[in-house]
Amino acid sequence: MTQGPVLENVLKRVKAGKASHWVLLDPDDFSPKEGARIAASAESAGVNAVLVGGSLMRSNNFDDFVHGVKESVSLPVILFPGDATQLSRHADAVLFLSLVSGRNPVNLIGEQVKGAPVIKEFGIEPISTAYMLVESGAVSSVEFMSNTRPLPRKKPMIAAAHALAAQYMGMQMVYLEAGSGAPCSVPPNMVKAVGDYVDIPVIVGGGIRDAATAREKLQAGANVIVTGNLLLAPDGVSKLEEIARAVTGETSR
Ligand code: 1GP
Repeated sequence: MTQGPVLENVLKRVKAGKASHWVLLDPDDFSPKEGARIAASAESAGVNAVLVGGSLMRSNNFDDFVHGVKESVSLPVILFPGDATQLSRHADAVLFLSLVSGRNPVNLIGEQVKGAPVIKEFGIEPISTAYMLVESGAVSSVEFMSNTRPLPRKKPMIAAAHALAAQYMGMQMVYLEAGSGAPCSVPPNMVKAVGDYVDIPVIVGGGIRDAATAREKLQAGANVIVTGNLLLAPDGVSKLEEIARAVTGETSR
């Protein structure tokens, strides 16, 4: 698998022992104008990349949204698509996700076959990513929409085995996902088991709402922290600043 500039930068930070914080914007939650404004505040807060995507996508302005975000930041804009319709030529890269925790062929290979030619035409960088959904105390949108079961949260070695299999299949990153707004984030012992088992970067997201929780994931071995939902709170941007400060001042494995 080739390595483009966005992944190269992630790997460089990992090699230097630097943790990263990515912010996720869902076009269903904000207008393109708001999205662009929030992305700019996130950049000032110190985040390292902006993800755009969502599970449902009711809005029909995905492309405008990505364009607006791209114009307002100098950070990499990375697509985090819920399906093959969530692609835009304005992004720098796309997490080419395969929902390896599930056994639904649509999310393992089906949407990927639809999306691959579009990604090639758009010339955006695909980053092959093992997407692993973890039980979080509530049914997540990903679980419901994909019709798959999450990994049991008390079985870290099952998660580690999935991550290692994905690495052996050539995937370039692992994303441990508790689901947006999850009551419980991914347990640190699972992050540790996965981080100890694989050599590829480990991204952790879902239900991370404060600096202490973000730090706990990094200390367990996460390389990248993703936050999304907290931006919907009235004090969202200041919370984001607090987490960005904690994450970028923290080392990673
Ligand atoms: C969801 O991991 C991301 O896909 C972020 O989760 O919205 O809970 O921060 P939150």
